[in-house]
Amino acid sequence: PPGPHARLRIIGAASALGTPLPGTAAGPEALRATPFLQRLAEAGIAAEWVETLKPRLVPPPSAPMGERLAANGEFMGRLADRIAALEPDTFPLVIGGDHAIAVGTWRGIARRQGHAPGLVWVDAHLDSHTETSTHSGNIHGMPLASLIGEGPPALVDVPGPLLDPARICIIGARDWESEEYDRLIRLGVRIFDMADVRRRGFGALFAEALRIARGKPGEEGGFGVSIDLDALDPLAVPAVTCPTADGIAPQALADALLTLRSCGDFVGLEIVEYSPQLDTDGSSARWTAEFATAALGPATYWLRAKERNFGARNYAPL
Ligand code: 4U7
Ligand code: MN
Ligand code: MN
Ligand code: MN
Repeated sequence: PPGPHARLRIIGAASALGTPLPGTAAGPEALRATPFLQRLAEAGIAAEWVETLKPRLVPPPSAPMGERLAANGEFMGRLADRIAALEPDTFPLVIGGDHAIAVGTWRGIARRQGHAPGLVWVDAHLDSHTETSTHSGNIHGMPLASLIGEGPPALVDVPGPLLDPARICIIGARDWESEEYDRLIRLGVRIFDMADVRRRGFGALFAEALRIARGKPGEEGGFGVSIDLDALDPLAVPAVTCPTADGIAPQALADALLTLRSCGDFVGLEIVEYSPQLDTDGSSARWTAEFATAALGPATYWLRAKERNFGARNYAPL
């Protein structure tokens, strides 16, 4: 498996096909225009922004579900193809876009490896409706069910292995409908809601989520992390499509993500739902860069930071 210290390849997925709001389509290029790549470079991460994919079909949000599903299916197919075609010793970072892009990201990564990864899904929502259970009609509320094989053909028939529900863990949930909750419990997906985060602390839950995503000893495919920025508290990270009160403290997520630096079986990272028009002070973009840096920096970064600050002979061995 590539692991986070393989060469980093960033793919933008400039889609708002899953939501009624247009904001997330501008997300990847807006982030690219901030000091995002500089921040990664400062942390010792050499990244290449490979490409920003754009949907070919863009039906209006008022279009019938079938048309919007077809447009999403077309885009997810191309996103998955692009990811599956990445050179072997590279690590994909996919920047959304609304969360429907997860269908393309994770099926593409599964196809690239010939085996599905486990998945840690950091989100205020469960994203596990189907076209028949949805209340809102919004397709970004369906990607996780589709990745397990429950959903409309447009979202399920993307080439690549389906994910194993026993290796999926959601953290930060606080807003859902019973149909999607019941579906996930029936399938065996683990859900840590915000009450669990408050009781046990984000770091402890994240460590347990990694164990769930890795599966039983010897299971293949590694694991990935999908971050919906609406998991974070909207007072700190407001620039998202569905701000949801009482979320995760961004520093707690950044601290937990640091543990990924030493995981050789970490196979992909996705950050979605950034809506630049709402980022009036740039704080949501800054946190997004912090999350990527925390997760993907070299494991030796802190050692080298100490060298810079105190001189090479003055630090205790780690
Ligand atoms: B996101 C919702 F009704 N469940 O289906 C729905 F509350 O990717 C929200 O997590 C979906 O931002 C949120 O529309 C999708 C709603
Ligand atoms: Mn989501
Ligand atoms: Mn969400
Ligand atoms: Mn609803």
